[in-house]
Amino acid sequence: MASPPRHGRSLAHKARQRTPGHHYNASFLPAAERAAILGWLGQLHPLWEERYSKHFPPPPGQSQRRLLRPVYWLGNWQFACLDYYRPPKGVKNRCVKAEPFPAVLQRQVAKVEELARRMFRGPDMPEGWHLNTCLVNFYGSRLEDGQWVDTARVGEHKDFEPGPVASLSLGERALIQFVTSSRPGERDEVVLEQWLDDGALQLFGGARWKEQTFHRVQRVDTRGGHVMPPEMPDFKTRRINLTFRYVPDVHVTPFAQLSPEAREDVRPYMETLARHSAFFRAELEREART
Ligand SMILES: O=C(O)CCC(=O)C(=O)O
Repeated sequence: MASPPRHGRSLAHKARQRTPGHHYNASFLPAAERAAILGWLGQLHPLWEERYSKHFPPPPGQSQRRLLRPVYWLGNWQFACLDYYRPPKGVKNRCVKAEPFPAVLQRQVAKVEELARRMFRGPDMPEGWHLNTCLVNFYGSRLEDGQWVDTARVGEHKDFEPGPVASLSLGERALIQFVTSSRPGERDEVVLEQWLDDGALQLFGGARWKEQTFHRVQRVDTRGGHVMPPEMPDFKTRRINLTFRYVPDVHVTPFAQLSPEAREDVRPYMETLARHSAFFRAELEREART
């Protein structure tokens, strides 16, 4: 007997085709893997970074500021004061070798890489692409002069690492928007928006989502009542997002091999991280020996 037509599948397929290069799966993360990631997050010590430093001071008209949220990086740490990874020119002294992914994240990365290799080809999938970088963003409220201030948002930006970018969301859902312009005075046109649920995967790549549009986190819900790890004295986390990216391995630099200026600027961060991490202690010791 012939099977009935599979309407569900073809509708899902059509939905995917409406936004080629952008994939969303609300139930990507199995419960046991989610629990393992939360366990790993519980023992993490995120870092508060300042945007600028002695050798990379604020441009005229701008002043020093702390980032809106604490962060953690795996694979390589792109310190804000080193101005992140910005090819083609900003590739040296930007990505400082950091801890490897824990096994539970490596398992998710293997699944995402397989999917990405099916979705992207040619110029959208650079030679050597693999997800070797992870930024862990904590969204919530920070303590400022005795008051809790909600800082759960991210302004328009692009992720400059080449090739597809994958993001895993945990906790409260967040509204991400892809917009065509963020020039002051110009109205942004929202070309895609998506609520990112607890346990969801978002994968995007190609010129449309990486080059022609900016993305931003417009708001993070409060309705779920999520309280996310780790406990921090000055930050209450209700959502965590992990973005996985690719930095060519030649641009990932051990601390000991950074320029003297970059080393001076990030040394205090390395020392803070080393308090809880054998990896960062070893990196500092290696530098002391050279
Ligand atoms: O939190 C998110 O969902 C997006 C984070 C983001 O845009 C980024 O890390 O570049």
